[in-house]
Amino acid sequence: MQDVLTNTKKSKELYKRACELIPGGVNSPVRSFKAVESEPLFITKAKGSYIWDADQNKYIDYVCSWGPLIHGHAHPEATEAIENALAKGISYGASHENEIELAEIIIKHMPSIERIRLVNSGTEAVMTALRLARAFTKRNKIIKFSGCYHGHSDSVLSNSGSGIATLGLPSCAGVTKNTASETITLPFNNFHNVEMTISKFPKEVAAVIVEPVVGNSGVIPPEANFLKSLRELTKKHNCLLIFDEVITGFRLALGGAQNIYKIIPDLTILGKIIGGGMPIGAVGGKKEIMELLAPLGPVYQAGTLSGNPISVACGIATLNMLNEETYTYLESISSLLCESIKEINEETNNKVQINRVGSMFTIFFTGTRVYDYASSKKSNTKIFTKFFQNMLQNGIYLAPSQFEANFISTSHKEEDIKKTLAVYKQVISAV
Ligand code: KE4
Repeated sequence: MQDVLTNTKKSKELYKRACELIPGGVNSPVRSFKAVESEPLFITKAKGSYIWDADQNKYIDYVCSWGPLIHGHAHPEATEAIENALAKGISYGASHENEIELAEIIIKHMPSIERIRLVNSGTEAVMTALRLARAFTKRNKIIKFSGCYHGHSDSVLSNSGSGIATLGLPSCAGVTKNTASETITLPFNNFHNVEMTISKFPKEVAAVIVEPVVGNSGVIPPEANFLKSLRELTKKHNCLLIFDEVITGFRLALGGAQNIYKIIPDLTILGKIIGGGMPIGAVGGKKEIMELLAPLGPVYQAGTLSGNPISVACGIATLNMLNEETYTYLESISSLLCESIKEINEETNNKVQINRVGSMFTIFFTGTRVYDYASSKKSNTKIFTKFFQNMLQNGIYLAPSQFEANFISTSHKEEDIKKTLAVYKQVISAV
């Protein structure tokens, strides 16, 4: 196969220029390929399960814009919805009917949400949810889990996953000690620890925020009853349970992880898929909590482009294409890939774990089970780097970090899986 990493002359030129103007040459750190000792590719086109870089190299894409593109790149129904919306204007800064339609679709599939507010990113939605939790409970402390990532607002940057884990940042500069002191970070899947901690701070914890299936340490499923126990514990202590479903919302089911694990959180964070690749976020939940938001209540939150007509139109088209068959297909194509990888691992007797929930998966280079951030960090990131580079050189574009999820879309076909497995077999024995 063409060695794409050497034939990336145009990307290298563009990267050099970008670095003169943009910190690290990127507008989001995980795209920098820094963790995999490579320079980022500059993408020029994307369609279905494929992306092309500035040197016309073609890849099978398992990043899918970090999750939003459940139907693959530039699905005609999504692009048509955008074009139709565009013909009616770009932004009104005023209410429009499609905001109601998107809210109706989300609430239909996520009955825990009685009221929903659209924003422009997952970060904004998390920031708003924490503000609401503190206002509703009149408490300050937040419990989060190491390796989970909830966007880059100050309260949730300690011991985070995704880019913080990828770049090995101990914590984030610029977050005040005061702010950091209000956030308690505990190991995921360790309920006893949460129970002990909450009882140590009676009436001080406003909320527990969790990725119900972690994507940002690499994929880590909840152990049996972990989420149910968190629900019971938070109820007992009158603090809120916040499900960050930015990744899992409409990824794992029509609705989210809350439908699969049958948990009713007090607040839910959404993003990614509900915008179909356009900028969006949402916070939703119980009416009595959500109606604290201005203009009804004292919790202020706003956004110039919140509910933007183009994002909303793309989100409606994306969600309207989802049905039970979507998830049946995603389960079959994802299990074909991941079960076949497991078979190859057994044949080649290598130290690789693969965690998968639905159409999100991570290949960890470690001999031990990955059930929390500490165990995911035991992965050999040097081998992962060689693996990533070799897969890329052979046209397979995986998330450029051991601590991220890879995604499969309905546009990934069996031939893509077969090619990926052939490359995997060749590469895994080499690394
Ligand atoms: P945004 O602000 O990036 O829209 O959403 C933040 C966020 C919140 N919650 C979860 C569970 C998330 O995964 C994210 C963002 N995910 C990362 C990748 N895992 C986005 C990619 C990036 O940072 O460039």
